Amino acid sequence: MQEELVLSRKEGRVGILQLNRPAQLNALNDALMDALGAALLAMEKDDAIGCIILTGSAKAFAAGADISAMQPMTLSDVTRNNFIGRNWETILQVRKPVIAAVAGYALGGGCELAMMCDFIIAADNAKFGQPEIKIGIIPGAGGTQRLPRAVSKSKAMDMVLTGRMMDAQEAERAGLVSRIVPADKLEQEALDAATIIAGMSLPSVIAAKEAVNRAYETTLTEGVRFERRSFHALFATQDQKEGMKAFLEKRKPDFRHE
Ligand code: DAK
Repeated sequence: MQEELVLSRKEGRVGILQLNRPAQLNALNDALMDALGAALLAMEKDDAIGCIILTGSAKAFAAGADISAMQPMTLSDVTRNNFIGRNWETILQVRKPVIAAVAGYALGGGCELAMMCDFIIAADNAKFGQPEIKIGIIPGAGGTQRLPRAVSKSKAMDMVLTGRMMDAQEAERAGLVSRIVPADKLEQEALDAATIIAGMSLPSVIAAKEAVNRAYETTLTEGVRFERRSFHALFATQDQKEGMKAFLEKRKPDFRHE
C-alpha cells in the first residue's frame, strides 16, 4: 500500500500536517499538493481546530517541486494543466493561521510553500533557497514576489540569481523566519505557539490574519481603514465582552469563538 503523502493529526485545537515523501526530501508533486490542499480545507472546516502547523521531516521541509515530474513537461502541458496554479495555492484559501515548522531544506517550491504560511519557525539546521535558476527556470509559485517582501530586494536578487541557500541564522536576521529553535525542539515550539493562537477567540484570530495580510496588498491609509473596520466589528462578538471582562476579573477568558 502507498504511504500517505500528507500525514494529518490533531493535538488539542491544533491541526498538524506533515509532508511525507521522505525518500525524495518531500519533493512536491501534483498528488502531494492535491492531498495537502484537501487536508488544509478539511482543517479549515473543522470547528475543533484553531491553528494549523505545516511541517516536513528532520532533513527536509520540502526540496522543491519534483524535478523528475517536471523535466519532461512542455509549455503546452504546464499551460493546459495550469501547473502550480491549479492546486499549489490552496493554502491561501485558509483563513485560520498556518505556521510553517521548517527543519532542513526548504528549497524552490518548498521555500515558496513556507512563505505562503503565516509565519515560519525554523530549526537551527534549516536552509532556505530558490535554486530554480540552476535548473534553467525561475521560481514559479510566488518566490520572486514574496521573498523580496520578506528579506529586501538585494537579498532576494542574490538568492534568486545565484541559487544559493541561506541558513536559519541568516534567514532570521533577514526577517524570513520569526524564530529559530534547536532542531529537537522544533515540534514542541511550533505546537506551543499554535496552542496559544488556537486558544484565542477565532473571529479575532481570523480578523488579525486578514488585516496583516492586507498590508501586502494595499496602501497604508487603506490598510489602516480596513483594520479599523475589523477592529470595530469585533465589538459585536461575545468573545470581546468575555475577554475584557476576564481581564478585569483577573481570570483566564473562556472564549467560545462567537
Ligand atoms: N525533485 C525530485 N527529487 C528530488 C528533489 C526534487 N526537487 N530534491 C531531492 N530529490 C531526491 C533526489 O533525487 C534523491 O533521490 P534518489 O537519488 O535517492 O532517488 C533524494 O531526493 C535525496 O536527495 P539527494 O541525494 O540529492 O540528497 P542530498 O542530501 O545529497 O542533497 C539537496 C540535498 C536538497 C541539496 C539536493 O537534493 C538538491 O539540490 N535538490 C534539488 C533542489 C532544487 O533544485 N529545488 C528546486 C526545484 S525547482 C513552475 C512553478 C514552480 C516551480 C517550477 C515551475 N511553473 C509555474 C511552471 C518550482 C520549481 C522548483 O521548486
